Amino acid sequence: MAAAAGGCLVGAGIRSSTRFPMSQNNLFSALRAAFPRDLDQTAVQTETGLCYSWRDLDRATAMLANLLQSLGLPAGSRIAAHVDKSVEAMLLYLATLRAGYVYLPLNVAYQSAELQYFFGTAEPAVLVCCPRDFGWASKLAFQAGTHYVFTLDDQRQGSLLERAAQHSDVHTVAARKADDLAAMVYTSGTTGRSKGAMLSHGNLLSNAKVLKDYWGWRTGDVLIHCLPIFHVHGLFVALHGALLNGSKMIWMARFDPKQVLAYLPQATVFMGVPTLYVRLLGEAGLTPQACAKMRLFVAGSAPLLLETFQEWTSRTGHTILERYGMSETVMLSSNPYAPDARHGDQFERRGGTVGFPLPGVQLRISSGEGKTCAVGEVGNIEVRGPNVFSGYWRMPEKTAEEFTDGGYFKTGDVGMVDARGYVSIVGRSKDLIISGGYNVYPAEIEGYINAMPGVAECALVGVPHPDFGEVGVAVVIAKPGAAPDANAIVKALKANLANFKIPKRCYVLPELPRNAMGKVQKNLLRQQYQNLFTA
Ligand code: MCA
Ligand code: AMP
Repeated sequence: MAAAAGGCLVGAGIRSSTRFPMSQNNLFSALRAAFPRDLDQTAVQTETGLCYSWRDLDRATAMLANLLQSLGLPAGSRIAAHVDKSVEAMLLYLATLRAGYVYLPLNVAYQSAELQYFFGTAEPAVLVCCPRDFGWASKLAFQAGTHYVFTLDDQRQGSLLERAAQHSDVHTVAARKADDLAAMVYTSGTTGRSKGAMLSHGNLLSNAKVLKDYWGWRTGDVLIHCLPIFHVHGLFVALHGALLNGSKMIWMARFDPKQVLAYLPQATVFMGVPTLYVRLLGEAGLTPQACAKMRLFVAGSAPLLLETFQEWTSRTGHTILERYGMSETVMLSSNPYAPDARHGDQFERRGGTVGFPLPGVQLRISSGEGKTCAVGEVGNIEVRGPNVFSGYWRMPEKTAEEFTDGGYFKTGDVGMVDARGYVSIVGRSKDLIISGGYNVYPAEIEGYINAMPGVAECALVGVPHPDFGEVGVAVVIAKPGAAPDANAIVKALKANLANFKIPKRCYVLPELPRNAMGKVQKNLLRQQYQNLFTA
């Protein structure tokens, strides 16, 4: 088991809870109920060799939940986490559920201007941040009305664990209703301002249960978890999948293709964004032998190129299962698991598609005028189901805009359904760049550049990139008489924005292409730069 160090909660020799009172509807209860009977089995093994048993997970989440509850926070309080990926960060998420509060994950790459906005709008009662960021992050949080700021690093140090170690490891899971909030996930907006998608215990649990069956999770499965835990893919899809199946996780703080290859022989399930598959394909060690024990490779969060899909099959003998989801809806559709080829081609995993709507999800292609498109016709993807969020945090008008009268959520994705029911995404009606699985909304970056001295206007477009799939290129127009410097613009952006949002190229040009109405023609810019990284 993990060695006791500093404020470490596990291995501290405290009596374990033997009794586990259930609380219906709290997602944590369902996850806890799936723990194996033998709590001393390994639940999480880190790449550095630490092992956490299921008992460790139970005790540590109890202690953290008791700490949170000892703070006397009002119901619905948000617990914000801006920390490096670690097992303890994952335990904080589970403890927040257990205590009945609302988890607010924040990408650790976010800079002060971004955090100031999140704190100002979400008003978290508690912030957990990295010790290195405590000075500035706690200042911002306190300004926004946060009462408690704890620290946590990726070496199990910090005030959070020190304080939690003083609490009991026996805890009764907080009773929650299915529609009570469990998490709030910020997703950027087309206007440049992020929106907090409110996800309930019911949204998350219903989706996790569906995926457990749909993807054939079984006894003995072992998941390689190498995705960040600030977003839906790593935090919900991967984590809930393993926990709800009582499956061991091989836990990696960051993605390293060589490390993944080294652990593949011990694993059965892998989940990644397309960039991870592209990088793994760059490794000579990726062979059918290395994948011999693997059962399932899942991809999502961004379009998986057909060539990546095909190359993966020829290199490994495994067919990637591509699925589609959003922060607002968790998972929406998936290619079939099809463990058995005898089902015929209706159950094959088809590259370039995102499969069928998941059980319980109603997905339709709308023409935009209230009409449903015919088979094979391209239109707007709209969805309804128990997984769909209740709305954006304190944005009732924005929420109303994004739902149809019939309660369908407008995804902003453009796609079609073929005669056999496979869904394909062919584009987006929202101005969004997905880079290495992270979303970049041009309006946000354009807002920053437009406010810089000497800049008249700018446009950010996404262009193909062999590693990240898509990256941003900025085109800047100078004010008369001014000469803004492209390098200085990028440097200034780096000071304010998360690294993945920084344009990979920036050009200062005399003018932007416009149509007769004077609207910037981003499609022409995309065309102009389409071979910048791929030629
Ligand atoms: C890092 N950089 C990036 C990205 N990541 N630039 C663009 N896009 C990115 N995604 C920057 C770095 O800051 C650095 O810049 C330079 O690119 C090279 O970094 P590198 O060392 O190669 O990056 P890395 O640290 O290896 O990270 C790449 C990564 C990471 C492993 C692909 O981006 C990642 O973990 N992506 C997964 C994101 C994810 O989990 N998405 C799921 C969202 P410089 O040299 O200037 O410092 S959930 C979702 O979308 C929905 C709901 C769903 O369907 O799942
Ligand atoms: P997010 O805002 O991070 O929740 O990202 C959601 C968006 O990611 C969706 O609206 C899609 O545009 C995109 N997305 C997720 N999965 C896929 C996929 N398999 N193929 C193409 N796009 C995807």
